[in-house]
Order: sequence, then structure tokens, then C-alpha cells
Amino acid sequence: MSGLFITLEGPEGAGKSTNRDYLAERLREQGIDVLLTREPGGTPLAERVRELLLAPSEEPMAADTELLLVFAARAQHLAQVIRPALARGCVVLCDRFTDATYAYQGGGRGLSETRIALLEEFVQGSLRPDLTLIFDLPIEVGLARAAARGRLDRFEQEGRQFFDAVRHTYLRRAAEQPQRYRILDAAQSLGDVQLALDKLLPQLLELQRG
Ligand code: Z5A
Repeated sequence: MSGLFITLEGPEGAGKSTNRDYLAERLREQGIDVLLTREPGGTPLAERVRELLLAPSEEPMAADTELLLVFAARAQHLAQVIRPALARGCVVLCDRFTDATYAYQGGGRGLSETRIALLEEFVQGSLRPDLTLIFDLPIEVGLARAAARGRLDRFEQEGRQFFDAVRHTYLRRAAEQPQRYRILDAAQSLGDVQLALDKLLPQLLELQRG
């Protein structure tokens, strides 16, 4: 038995977590076994790495350190949670995955995509998401939503240029591999985003049946 691996991506405040929970409900209504998780994180150890990555700190974090921490957390998450759930036949809904590394460490920090691809191969082997939903929205809308929550994390303190590069990288990757990505307009009302997800549901069920 092998499950289905769906990732949710997009810039800050795009509604990934909210819509991940909504999609899980819709799938569970169909009797499907769903596992919800997130990156960085998803296991106790990987959540500790997440804290290191997100906490603002006086010592600047080198971009290579950031990249290696992201993949260290991912290796743990894959071993403990994602691969076992897929082997049980679950639909895994993961809030961010390696597309975020290309967007943030590649686009945002300017690290080489070739190096990211090497680590992707090393940590994941041939495993890639079956489907990636990109919640796309103008940077300022997402940042306003994130700011309304209070204190900004280390990434949210970055400037406009960083977030433009993040968004651009997501959209470029989606254009390069349209079969794996679906782009949703996340600037719409939550109700409208969820209507768009309802329309996607038959495709997801089809993929799940193989
Ligand atoms: N990161 C990285 O650099 N490299 C990597 O490889 C990975 C991650 C995996 C943490 O991720 C950070 O890690 C992230 C990139 C980096 N950068 N940051 N920051 P995260 O996913 O935890 O962080 P996030 O993107 O900031 O999450 P978020 O702000 O919680 O966004 P979200 O999950 O997309 O949104 P949400 O929590 O569902 O919604 C945010 C608010 O907006 C909330 O109040 C909602 O009720 C509201 N909302 C949602 N949708 C709507 C609509 N449509 N209309 C109005 N209001 C809405």
C-alpha cells in the first residue's frame, strides 16, 4: 500500500495551515486516513530544530547553516513520520516541504539550486510530493496577516526583496512542472479559497485511488 503525499506552500500568511485543516476534514469525510504535519518540524526533535530556525538571535545564522538545519529536520521528519504514514497508505498533508527550501534558501537567501538539489537527493532519495498546492498572494497581504498575529519570527523580519524572490521562485517552479502544482489565489476570501479546494477534491480522490 502506498499513500499520497500532498504539500501546501506559499508565502507568509497565505492560509496554508487553515486550508490544510479544511482539506483534511473534507478528505476524512470520504473515509480517508489523513496525516497532518508541517515543516520545519513534525517530530519532537525536528520541532526543536524549528525553534532554532525561527527564533531571532543576536548571532546571525549563516545561510548554509540554515539550509543544513532545514534538511536535518526533514531527514528526521521523513524517517519518523512521513515515510511510515505513506507506507500505511495515508494521505499526508504537509504544511511546507522542499519547495520552501528552494523558495526561501534558494530564492530568498540566494543559495545555489544545484546544492539544494544535491541535499534533496541525499535526504529524500526519489521521494517527491505527488501534488503541491501553492497558495499565492501579494506579499503585502500575507505580511499584514502575519503581522496581525503579533511578534515576527526570524524569516518574517526579512525585507520586501526577500519575499518577492520567495514568491517568484514558487511561481517559476510551478510553471516548470505544471503537472505537480496547483496554484490557488489566496488573496480571495477564505470562503472562496475553500470553494476552490472543493473543486480540486475530485482530482485528489482520483490521485488517491491511483
Ligand atoms: N522555511 C524555510 O525557510 N525553508 C524550508 O525548507 C521550510 C520552511 C520548510 C516557518 O514556516 C518558516 O520556515 C517560514 C519559511 C521557513 N517562514 N516564515 N515565516 P511556517 O509555515 O510556520 O510560517 P508561515 O508561512 O509564516 O506560516 P503562517 O504565517 O502561519 O502562514 P499560513 O499557515 O500560510 O497561514 P494561516 O496560519 O493559515 O493564516 C494566517 C492568518 O490569516 C490567520 O489569522 C488566518 O485566519 C488568516 N487567513 C487565512 N486565509 C485567509 C483568507 N483567505 N482571507 C483572510 N484571512 C485569512
